[in-house]
Amino acid sequence: MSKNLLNLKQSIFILISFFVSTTLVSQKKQNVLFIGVDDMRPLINSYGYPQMKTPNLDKLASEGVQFNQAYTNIAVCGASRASILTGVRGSKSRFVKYYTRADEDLPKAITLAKLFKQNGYTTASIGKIYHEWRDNFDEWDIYRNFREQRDYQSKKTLRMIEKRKESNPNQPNNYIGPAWEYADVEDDAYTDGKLTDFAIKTLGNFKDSQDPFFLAVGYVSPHLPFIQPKKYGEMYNDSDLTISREKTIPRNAHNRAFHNWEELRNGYLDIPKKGPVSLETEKELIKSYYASVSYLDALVGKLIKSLDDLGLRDNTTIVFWSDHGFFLGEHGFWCKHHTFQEAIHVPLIISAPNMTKNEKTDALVEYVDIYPTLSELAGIEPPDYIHGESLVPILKDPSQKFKSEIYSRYQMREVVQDLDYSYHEIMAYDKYYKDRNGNNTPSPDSNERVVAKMLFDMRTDKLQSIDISKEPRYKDVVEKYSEKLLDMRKITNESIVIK
Ligand SMILES: [Ca+2]
Repeated sequence: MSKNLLNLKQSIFILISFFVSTTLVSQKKQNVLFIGVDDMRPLINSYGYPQMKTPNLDKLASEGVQFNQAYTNIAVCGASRASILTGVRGSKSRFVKYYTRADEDLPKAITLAKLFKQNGYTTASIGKIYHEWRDNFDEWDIYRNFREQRDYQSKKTLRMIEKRKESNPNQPNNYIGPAWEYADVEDDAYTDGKLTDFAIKTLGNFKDSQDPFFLAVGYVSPHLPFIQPKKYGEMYNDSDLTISREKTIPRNAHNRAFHNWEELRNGYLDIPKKGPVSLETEKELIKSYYASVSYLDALVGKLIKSLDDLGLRDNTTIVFWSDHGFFLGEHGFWCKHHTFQEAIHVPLIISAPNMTKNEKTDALVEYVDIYPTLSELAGIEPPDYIHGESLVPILKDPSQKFKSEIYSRYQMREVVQDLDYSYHEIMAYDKYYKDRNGNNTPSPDSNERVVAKMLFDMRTDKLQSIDISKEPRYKDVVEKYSEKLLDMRKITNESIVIK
């Protein structure tokens, strides 16, 4: 064989090999690392909070698109998670409570994990993804619970709880402890540290598998109690803390705007049963929340580093979300369960192969949009009944306009918000049924009426401190946004037919 012919044959062979290998690469389905966190408002350095020590989330944001104006559709845990995982909005009777189960409220839904499983993916749920562990349990190939929120580690705390139990063994809630602690332990001592290690091990197993994966990792930080190794508390001083100056419901607002944050009052020691917390407690709560965010940040960093080290990053989409926001003393409120900004505004970062990197967008987006986004990125057709819209156009061009407004809710509270106004209505219903926990939930066929309205100018009053809904000059604005809420109510209250 002549040398030229040999070279030609070799060249053809190299060309074919290259063609085959690139085709295989492009055919390899994209993995998903779905990172959910609990009760986290977007208190991340890259979101414009210079006091926050969040180097890993900042890095993730620089490796993808950070959504500055992302909103949860429901400001409570189980309901929000059910909505995110089904791509369907909540209504007066669907996705209502913290213990909502998607498989009860929307039994035949093709959830996000189910959709990926049906398309050849290995699905794994590690930590708290749905609120109830049984919810849609069959859709996971791999399942590990890791969801102990009251996972106290400090000896002082444990002694305190024990003493309280001994002093009165019959008192209700004798397991409750302080709202914060800083234990002298390593990162892997708490639930979130342990689940990170397990998720890293799981990623290692996925590396050699031929199947693509949908790995959902659900952290309990920064949910109450704010517990973490003590080095994270040492990252913050009093001068770093943002203390709200608004300690009451908005001026001119209906008294139904009030929120009594029972979750903190009734669930933790040394929190008053009535009235505000002391300034000292306020500072401790805010500082330990920041510390919890920094602890979470370190763990997420460790998880993503392992994805990088395993060489999986180029073919994996990472999405970072939290189920809803959290009040840190604004309006004198704590926890969530409201339609004010602190409860509904949430972080969202998406880092996807071949999409924009290191960009921030002010496009208004909702968590219901996560479902169709991940479907489109993976080239899977989503079901036709879902309410969200794919964010892929924004991942390609973060300057794109998207939705004209967002909608969120918590039980009888509903809100429609854009960059100009935030308009809220509080509803009353005439028919209820008892849910599985014996609590009242509005019946799907109940009638409803508006009992209170609030309007805030988001250009001049971002803190939502003055309700302007009753001012005559805003009559048309109130009517316009009320109409929007009414239209959305019609859509969400319509029953969803799944074939
Ligand atoms: Ca939550």
